[in-house]
Amino acid sequence: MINITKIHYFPGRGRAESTRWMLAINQIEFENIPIKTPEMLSTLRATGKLPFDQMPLLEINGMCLSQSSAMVRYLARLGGYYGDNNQDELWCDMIAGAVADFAETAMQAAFQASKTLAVKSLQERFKKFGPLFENRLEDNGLCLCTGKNLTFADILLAESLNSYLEWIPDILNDTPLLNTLYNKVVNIKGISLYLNSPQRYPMPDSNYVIDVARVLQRALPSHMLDSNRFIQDSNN
Ligand SMILES: N[C@@H](CCC(=O)N[C@@H](CS)C(=O)NCC(=O)O)C(=O)O
Repeated sequence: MINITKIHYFPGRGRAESTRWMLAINQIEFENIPIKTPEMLSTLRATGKLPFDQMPLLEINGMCLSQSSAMVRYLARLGGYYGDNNQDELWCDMIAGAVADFAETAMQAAFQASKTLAVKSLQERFKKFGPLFENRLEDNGLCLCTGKNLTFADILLAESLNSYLEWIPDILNDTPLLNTLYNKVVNIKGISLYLNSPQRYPMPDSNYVIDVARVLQRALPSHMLDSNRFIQDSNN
């Protein structure tokens, strides 16, 4: 029996997106299982498939994987995207950590009170990290994060830049190496097929913010109308 690879997550990119890019580079077909309601999340929880009771969940090769950073690394090992030696692995891990910090600002952008505030936060974050990533590419050479071959660090970096570019299209104007790396990655066959496929969710907007709050039964950001609409009233 062939196990279909599945990602269970809100109907959007969020913390599942880096795993989707890693599946794409490995050309592993997958199905998005969108969790759209609290009931769907309860049903998923009741299956016992969530090792730490959190999404995303990646079902692959008969396993249920939790923690997006572990999923990314599993897929990196599977496809040979973890560098060629210890030093590459170390750089991959360091860059993946820095990219996680950098990408968090992009993940929070749709939750901001206005586009102006979102763009401002992204510009500030890029001002800190952009030149450092650019220096790293220059130091390593070949427009790669580490070593002589593409690694998951390059994929994660390109994925985070993709989000920054959606908000600020000219953000890579002064970082030519980052721009080259980005274009190289998005034009790799598996990635480009994924980005142009129906599996790819659109840029997160207020609908995504509402989906997340509804599923988790959490408050919406305070600037949104009726921000407590998904909070259960304990008196009822
Ligand atoms: N470090 C984890 C974070 C997982 C996480 O925070 N998941 C959230 C949704 S994005 C969740 O399931 N929250 C519900 C809960 O923790 O009960 C990862 O990257 O996979």
